[in-house]
Amino acid sequence: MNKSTVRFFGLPAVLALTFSMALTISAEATRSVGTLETKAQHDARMQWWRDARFGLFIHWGLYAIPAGEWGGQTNYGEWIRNNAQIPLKTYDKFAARFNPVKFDAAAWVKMAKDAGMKYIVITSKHHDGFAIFDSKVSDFDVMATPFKRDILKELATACRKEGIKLCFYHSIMDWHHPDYLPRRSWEVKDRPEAGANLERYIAYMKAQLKELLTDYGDIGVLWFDGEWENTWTEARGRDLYAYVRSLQPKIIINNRVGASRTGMEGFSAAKESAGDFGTPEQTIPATGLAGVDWETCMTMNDNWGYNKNDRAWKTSRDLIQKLADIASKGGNFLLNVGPTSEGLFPGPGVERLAAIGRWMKANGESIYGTQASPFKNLAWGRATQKAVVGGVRIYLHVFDWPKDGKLVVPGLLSDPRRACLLADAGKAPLSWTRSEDAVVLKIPVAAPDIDDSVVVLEIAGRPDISEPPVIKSDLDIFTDFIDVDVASAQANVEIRYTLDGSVPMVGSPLVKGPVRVTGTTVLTTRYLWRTP
Ligand code: FHN
Repeated sequence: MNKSTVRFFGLPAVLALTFSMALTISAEATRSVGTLETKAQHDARMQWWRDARFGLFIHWGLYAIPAGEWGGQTNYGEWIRNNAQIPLKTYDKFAARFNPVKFDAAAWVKMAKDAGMKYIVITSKHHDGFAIFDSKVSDFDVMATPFKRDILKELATACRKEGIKLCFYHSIMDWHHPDYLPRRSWEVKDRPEAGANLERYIAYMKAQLKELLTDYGDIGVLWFDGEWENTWTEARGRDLYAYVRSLQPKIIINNRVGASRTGMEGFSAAKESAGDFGTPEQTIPATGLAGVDWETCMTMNDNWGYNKNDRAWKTSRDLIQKLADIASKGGNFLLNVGPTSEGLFPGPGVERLAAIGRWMKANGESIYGTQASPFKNLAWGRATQKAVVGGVRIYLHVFDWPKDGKLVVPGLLSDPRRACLLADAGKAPLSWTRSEDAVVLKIPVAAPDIDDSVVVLEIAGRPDISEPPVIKSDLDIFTDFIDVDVASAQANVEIRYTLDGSVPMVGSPLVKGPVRVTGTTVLTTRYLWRTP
């Protein structure tokens, strides 16, 4: 006789039906604008970037000379010319002082590589219009300084030698070129808009991009920025996207090439918008978006460009956990340094890169080439996963190491084939037991890593993760009654519910269809799973 047993487990999902506005959340996915590219071709072009997961952002230019200080104020960054309202002629004088004699491209690339980073995005030109490369179409470039060395050429050589992808940040907005519009409002008198011709500026910008995409080898990413002013449009962005791809067809371009980005969350509103990935800035999305590529860019302190007084450095623990958090949502992490006017990374930045590198040396496998977590959330940390032969490897990133020697993994219905500590060279197996819908791993009392200890689970096939029943309610404001739909993607389950906030048990009412609620209440649902 088929013996069926009812296992008491499941996850309560709670919806407080109170008088509050219904929530509607939507975020359109962004994809690259049509360049007649098939999905397979797009995926092939994105693959190295998706596998990389971690890159270095570098903001470097004339603004490193004032280093955040002007007129007695010390809180400026790379926006100093605009925010301190420095007249063009005064700002241009910094060019005569730009001489970063301690710049060493090989040292920079080694620090990035040792930190576990796979690509470098450096400002070829920021909003101030100054080019840190030898541009034949501008005299506002590094060759007009005492330094007279093509910084990007030296960086390209060092990156090629170390197998690091070189990428360029290029600002569409330009506070220096006479044809860029609009002008800064505070300087319209000194620099009237009369005679300016935006089309001429765009031709100039394309000419510099042609130099960058012709003279420096294969470039991984063109990271546009400064696209938010009213003269830039999605149509211009599509044209620029196609132009850049015509010069280097395999290049990847961010969504700031167009004009569809919705603020600092970084995703594009339009379904088919220009750009290959979203660019959340100084923020990590609450969840990733299935099928959408995105990269969080973030400073290590409070400034992108060097500010000698900025001591608000994030801890290496925080940065390591941010890297794991971002990867657990399927995103990339672009972490910034702002070098000094001498050409050095600030000391605290060097220390943090080294600390992250030590962690990545032991745990990089749990970041590179991984996909988003199979779990909705884990109280003690995050998870990433990677397809392996015959199944999936789940990497549990434990930020808060349990003191009782037990790591509870809720909702994992698949039995792990194997478990071990990633940092354990011998990969000694960890034992585990099952408790309701959770796998309970027996772990050492001491955490292998104080910031993020990684436990690896080998799962055959696709992991079977239990998700709480979904309570669907478009509105939660009602008068007489409301009928609430309850569903579960889990097979072999029956859903039971209560209306008094208690956890449903075997004898609780069964969900047989919409649940009728006739007053302010708490609907709690739970499923009970039956072994076939
Ligand atoms: O204005 C820039 C800023 O200077 C910096 O380059 C950041 C980095 O992504 N982007 C813009 C602000 O959103």
